[in-house]
Amino acid sequence: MTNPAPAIFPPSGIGDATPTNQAVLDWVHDIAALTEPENIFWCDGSERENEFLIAESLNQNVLIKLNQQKVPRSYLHRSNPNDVARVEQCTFVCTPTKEEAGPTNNWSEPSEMYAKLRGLLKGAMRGRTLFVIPYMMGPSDSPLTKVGFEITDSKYVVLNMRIMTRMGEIALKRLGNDPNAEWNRGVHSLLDINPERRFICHFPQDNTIISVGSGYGGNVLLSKKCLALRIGSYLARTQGWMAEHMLILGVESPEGRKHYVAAAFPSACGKTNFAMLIPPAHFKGWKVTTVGDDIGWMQIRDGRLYAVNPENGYFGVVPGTSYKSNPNAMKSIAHDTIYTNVALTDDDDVWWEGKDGPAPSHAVDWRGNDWTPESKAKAAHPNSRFTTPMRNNPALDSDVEKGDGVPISAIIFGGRRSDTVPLVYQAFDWNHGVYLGATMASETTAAAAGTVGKVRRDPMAMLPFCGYNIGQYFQHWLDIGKRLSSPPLIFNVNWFRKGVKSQFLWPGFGENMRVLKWIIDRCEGTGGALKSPIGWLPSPHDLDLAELDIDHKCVAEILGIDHEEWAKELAEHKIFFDSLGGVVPKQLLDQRERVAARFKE
Ligand code: GTP
Ligand code: SPV
Ligand code: MN
Repeated sequence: MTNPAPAIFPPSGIGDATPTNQAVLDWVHDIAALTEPENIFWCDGSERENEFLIAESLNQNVLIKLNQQKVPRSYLHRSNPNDVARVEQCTFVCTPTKEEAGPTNNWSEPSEMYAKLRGLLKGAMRGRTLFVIPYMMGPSDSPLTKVGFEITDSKYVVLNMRIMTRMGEIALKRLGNDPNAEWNRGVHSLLDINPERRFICHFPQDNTIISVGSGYGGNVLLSKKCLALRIGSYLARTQGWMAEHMLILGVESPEGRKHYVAAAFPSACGKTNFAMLIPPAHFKGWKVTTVGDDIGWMQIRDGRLYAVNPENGYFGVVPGTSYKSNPNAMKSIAHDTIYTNVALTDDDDVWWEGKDGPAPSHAVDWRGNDWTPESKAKAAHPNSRFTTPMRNNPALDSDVEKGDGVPISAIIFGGRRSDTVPLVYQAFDWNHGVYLGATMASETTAAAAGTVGKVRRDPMAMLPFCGYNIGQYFQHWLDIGKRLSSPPLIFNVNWFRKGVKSQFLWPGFGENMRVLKWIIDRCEGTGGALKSPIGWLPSPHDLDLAELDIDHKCVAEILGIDHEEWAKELAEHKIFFDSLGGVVPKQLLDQRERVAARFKE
């Protein structure tokens, strides 16, 4: 690759955030020599650059301009219909040995996978521009903050990374000139968007990610699932911190007492909604604020866990988002937002199933086909997404930029379970809480390609995101507990339990404040609870249900446990642990025995 310096592209003065770190320059030239792009564009994240790339994207139909009165500075992107979600079967953790990747990851020997990927990348960017995106994950003054570089041939990726990360000069500054500084290498190429040539590969020992053949979300915004979770969890274990698939929220009482909680729910199971919760009228004076909606990085200080949100924006599920379910999200996505795979109305507005108001009489669906309310197909893809800066969120927490992070009072696990799992319960102690996380399960959703609605074990909501052996990951949780003198209390929630008519038993969304309040009461030592074999359960009068229109029978049903269902559940825990082939720490196997014994008491 020579260094063509075209006069027009990029225009002078933009796209020139060239790093001074020689190691980065050498790597970029190596990838450019392999992929043979027409140009190299060093993204600086500036407003001018963004305008230029949007104009280019509109010209090339990568973006569709929306009605600027209705959704100012917002655009629609339609992905290839074969490329609408994460692809777990094409996701690899390439550690030197299979054992290091563990029983839950697809594994490939690193040198073989590198060879295969280099083959696919050879000449892949001919006639295209190679963008280099310098980015930073975490507040600028945090000890947890990481620097990454993503090379991509997709403008959509650049535009999204500008929203999702702290991009440009700020990352170059943080990295500095030290040739030995830690930074993540990410290479992404669309290739020809062919599912046969789609691989999302992680090389934890090299702090490297290579993703090819997709243009969609979690597969290509390498900062997110790839760096912040898969590589992040690997680094976290070796460096003594935690990288988790967790939202972080603040909750402040009318008296001004504030707690922070972190919650791990699997993909499309309610993190963004919970992180932006607006308390119902009955909870006058209570305030919930968002630190993060998807990823939490946590470190130990003074015997407590402190969390930062490494991201700078939200890549959230669109369908179901409305002023009724999530007003803060609606306000966040009212401007400066990229929509992916939603429907386009005749007046160039966006529409999706579950949006407020009536359906439009005609729209263009996410595939670009005509749509009417009579159509069988969905107007918006079930995994359609918004990308919006966290600054748009009216409920953004004031400490979101605090480098030390926010102190975590409670950790909540939760999944989508039609049966068995009660609305909320509390673990007896840290190790029991780790067991709750390790055995949690959820019905699969549209966030990943494959069957929807099937119950699968998803430990700590990290099944698709743990970048090393899950047994060692469990052990890491247990080890962290030993280092905490004031550990967060651990809870499990289930907003999704259903009744005989398949209806949700719990209203969810803002009403989840009632559960959050009990959790805070427990943290403050004031909330009542009953001891049960699975943990501390609130009785109906321990929860504040005032002004909630809910049947008393319903309340008893969602708060209760059925011993027959739990016998099955415990058998499933055993099957799951056994399926991991001996990597589960003994403490967790013992925890299972103890739950079983408590049922016999
Ligand atoms: P990812 O971005 O994939 O990690 O998802 P997430 O965990 O942030 O999930 P999100 O908050 O976007 O919610 C996913 C879906 O669950 C949406 O369709 C929501 O409307 C729905 N949902 C969220 N909270 C609740 C709730 O409390 N009750 C019910 N019934 N549905 C909910
Ligand atoms: C998830 O699937 O958990 C997401 C969406 O947050 S994606 O970024 O596509 O992974
Ligand atoms: Mn997620």
